[in-house]
Amino acid sequence: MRCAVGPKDKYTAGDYDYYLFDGEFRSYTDAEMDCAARYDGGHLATFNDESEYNAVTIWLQWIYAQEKGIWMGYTDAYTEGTFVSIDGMNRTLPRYIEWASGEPDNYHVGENCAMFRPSDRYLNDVSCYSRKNYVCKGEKRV
Ligand SMILES: [Ca+2]
Ligand SMILES: [Ca+2]
Repeated sequence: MRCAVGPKDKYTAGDYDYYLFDGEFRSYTDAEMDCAARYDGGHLATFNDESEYNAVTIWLQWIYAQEKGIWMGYTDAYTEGTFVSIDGMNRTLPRYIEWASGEPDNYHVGENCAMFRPSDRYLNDVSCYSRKNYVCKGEKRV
C-alpha cells in the first residue's frame, strides 16, 4: 500500500476549501472517488457562479504552472450532451461553467468529462479514462 500524497495547495473562498492535487494522475472516476474519500462531502470542483469560477481558476493559473489539464466536476456520461455537476447527492445542471470555444465537442469516440485548461481558463470535454491532476472541493475546515 502506497502512502497517500496530500494536496499541493489549498485555497479557501466563501464556505469552501479547494485542494489541488498535481502529483497524482487519476481517471475522472478515480479522482472523484479520491475527493469523496479525503473530504467530508468532497467532490471534484464545481462552481456556483462567475465570481467563484474566476477566484478558483485564477488561483489555479497562479499555482499550477503546467499546461496539463485538471479534472473538474462535470460530466455527460449519464446523458450524452447534457453535462451535470457531480456535487451533492443529486446530479444537477451546472450553475456556472465556461467552455472553450467549440467545446464540448464529444470528439472522436466520445468525450464525457470536463477538464480545466490553465492556459486559457476554459473547460474542454475529454476522455474520462485519461489520467489527470484534479481539484477537490469540500466544506471549509476551521
Ligand atoms: Ca459527451
Ligand atoms: Ca472536447
